Amino acid sequence: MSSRLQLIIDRIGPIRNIGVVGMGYVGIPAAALFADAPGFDFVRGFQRNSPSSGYKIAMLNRGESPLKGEEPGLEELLGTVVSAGKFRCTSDFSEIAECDAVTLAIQTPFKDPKDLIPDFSALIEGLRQVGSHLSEGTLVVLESTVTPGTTERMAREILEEESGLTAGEEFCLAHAPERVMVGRLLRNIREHDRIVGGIDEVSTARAVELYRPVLTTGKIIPMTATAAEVTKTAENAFRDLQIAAANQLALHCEAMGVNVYDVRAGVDSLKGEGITRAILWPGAGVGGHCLTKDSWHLERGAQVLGGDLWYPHGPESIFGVARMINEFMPRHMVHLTLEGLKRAGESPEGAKVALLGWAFIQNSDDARNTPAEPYLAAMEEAGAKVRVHDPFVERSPGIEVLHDLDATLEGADVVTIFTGHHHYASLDPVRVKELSGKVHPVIVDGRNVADPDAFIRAGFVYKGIGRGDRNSHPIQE
Ligand code: SAJ
Repeated sequence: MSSRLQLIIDRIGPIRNIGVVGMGYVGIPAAALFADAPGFDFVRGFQRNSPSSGYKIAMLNRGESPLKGEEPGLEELLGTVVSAGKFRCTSDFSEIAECDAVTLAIQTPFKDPKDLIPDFSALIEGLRQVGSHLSEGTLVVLESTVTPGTTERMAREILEEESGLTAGEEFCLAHAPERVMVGRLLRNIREHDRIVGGIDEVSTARAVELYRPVLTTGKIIPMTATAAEVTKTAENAFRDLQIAAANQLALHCEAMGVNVYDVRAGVDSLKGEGITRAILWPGAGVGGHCLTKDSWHLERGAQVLGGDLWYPHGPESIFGVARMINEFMPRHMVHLTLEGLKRAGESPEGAKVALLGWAFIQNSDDARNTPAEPYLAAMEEAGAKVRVHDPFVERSPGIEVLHDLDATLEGADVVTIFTGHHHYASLDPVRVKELSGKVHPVIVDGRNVADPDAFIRAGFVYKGIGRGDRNSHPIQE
């Protein structure tokens, strides 16, 4: 423990001014909650004034949320902290110098999972910005999910190089990974336990001081920075693995003519005596910014920190295989669609496909790494004409997103459900058939939202993930 750093912290006193770099799904709710905490004086949100996201600065300074999906309480809280003068968004990074603590919530995608090369370009730029205006005694926290070892190594090196200060001696450095899900951002930050890992004890203690005031039921779990990085990447790798197990089971159930949801309920019924069989939900695929890459951060961490590994790792590790299974599911959706068209006596060539749901998760506008994308590409390659509908996603690069459901279903040979938005749970088979105008339209349900029997009664050819009990049903004339 550096007594020198402790002396500096004692001289500065409690954290009063906070900076949050990256106004996205993680940074915006975090900044609003810091600003709402009585013990903190002022919070600055730092956002690059880029063509794609500069518009957020003015919106946030009007107390408006640039996030389109349903985010309970966020707009109100932003309005409160802006009108109270406790939060302001800026693109002037020189104001970092005024901050006692700075958090970075910046995307860390993977450039190439095969070679396990992450794309840290945005994070590195953020670290350089922070480093070049860093004041002595400031706490810097990485909230982004990173390859284990990144905080102690790359982040420390860049911040020291830019600031001329020494981490652990003249400034604090920690990793406190975000654990939010779209649709419940504020609740997740307040109620989830917070993993806090400093590069030393002083840094950990300073980070605990930062996060404790925003927690309601959540508690702080302190550890080292590297252990915190492994915890975060592991919890997502485990979730991805659980989903892959559910998807593998669904594929087997289709092959065996069984309903995976009956099996799931059965397996899940074995409870008590410490037995938990939390089977997650099979589906059309795994998207988003987290599960699609965090297993690779974990795998890379093991290789970077562990050197030459003699045990199964990378694509051969259980996490690598799970990634492969989950990435296979959109291809399975294509298979079900082609099988459905064949049953209806149709070819994919020229077939009209109504793809329902572009967001990667239900009731959200977040379309990052949506599993619907490889499906769209494969169906177009097969000669089909695909129209995409999503009630939340306003627009998405390279495709037209429709918001009129009836217009999307008009003349459709196939209706494919990719996202479980609540809008699709009330699809009326008779109405959908009317709109399609086909004798035997095909419905492919990737999220188990449609009632197979109702669609079959209406004359549809039904295909559903894990529905081996229905996928070869007799077609109603
Ligand atoms: N999915 C399934 N079956 C399931 C659950 C999810 O197919 O049973 C699919 C979803 O449709 C979606 C994808 O997986 O396409 C990811 O869904 P998610 O519910 O995991 O949502 P994320 O990725 O936003 O949230 C995860 C969460 N991680 C864990 O629960 C361990 C969240 O707590 C993290 O904060 C988030 O990753 C993150 O930011 O890391």
